[in-house]
Amino acid sequence: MANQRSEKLQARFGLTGELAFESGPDGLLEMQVTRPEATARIALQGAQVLDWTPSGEAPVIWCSPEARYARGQAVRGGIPICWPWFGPHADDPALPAHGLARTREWRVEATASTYEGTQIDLSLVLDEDAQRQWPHPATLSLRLQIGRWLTLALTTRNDDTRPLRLGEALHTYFHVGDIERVSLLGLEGLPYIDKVAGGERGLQGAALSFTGETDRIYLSEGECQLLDPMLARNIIIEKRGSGATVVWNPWLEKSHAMGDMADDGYREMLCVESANAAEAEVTLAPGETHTLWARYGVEPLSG
Ligand code: TA6
Repeated sequence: MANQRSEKLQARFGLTGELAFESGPDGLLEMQVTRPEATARIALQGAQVLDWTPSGEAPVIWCSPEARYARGQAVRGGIPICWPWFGPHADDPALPAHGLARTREWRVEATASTYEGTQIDLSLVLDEDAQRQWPHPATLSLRLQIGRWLTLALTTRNDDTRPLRLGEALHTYFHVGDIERVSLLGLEGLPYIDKVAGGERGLQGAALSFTGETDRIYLSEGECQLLDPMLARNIIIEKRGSGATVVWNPWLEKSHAMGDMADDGYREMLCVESANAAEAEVTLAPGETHTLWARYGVEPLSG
């Protein structure tokens, strides 16, 4: 069944030698991109990029080797899409954390081979179950561009006659050589909400380094750089249409408690998320469209 579906998708949207549809674990459909500049793997469930590796580089996106692949379950790693709320639902804790988009299968709308990379357009149709949980007519689409840069553009249109309050994030897990040796630049001097300290407010001093559990929402619209001396590279994290940057590492105890992450898995990842969360949520007027855009690239660390 899954094989038949992947064959149909291949016939309609496959790109010879560049984009292949495959049936992954638990019959979940995946796309494999192979280009001279990079390779990538994307799950149709959640429109989740699971891997992106520019040629000659170690993987830039981290996916837990212990990740579980099952229908309706979030995968630990890659780029989960949090939408239309970020974190726990504000009024109903029974609703899934980080919203409805990351555990549902998305539809392929179009694919193309361009000079900059492989372009993939996906959309999420809100089924009856999703509408029961979140009764707001809206259209959601994602454009991926996979090449030397990885670009994501997540677009929401409010199809309701009422304003729409939207929380969202590209919850990107970056692969690092050693969390205790990296530094994150671009958030200096900015205010943040510290979820580890129960929501206390703080002001960032110098560039961030990591010595323990970190879970912060920075009110930031700008670019970040993730300096990694062990992998001798700098990951560039650009964004637009995003008022918050979330920085998360669960550290040892929480990694240990998570069934889909090795105890020391926290050492090789850092989430830097382009988001609209907390007071940076966005409100869309009826008919209005909003795009959350992010672009990742790698440059060698000089000196
Ligand atoms: O973005 C940080 C965060 O909201 C953390 O609070 C943390 O729990 C994480 O996301 C992972 O959430 P998940 O639901 O994927 O386990």
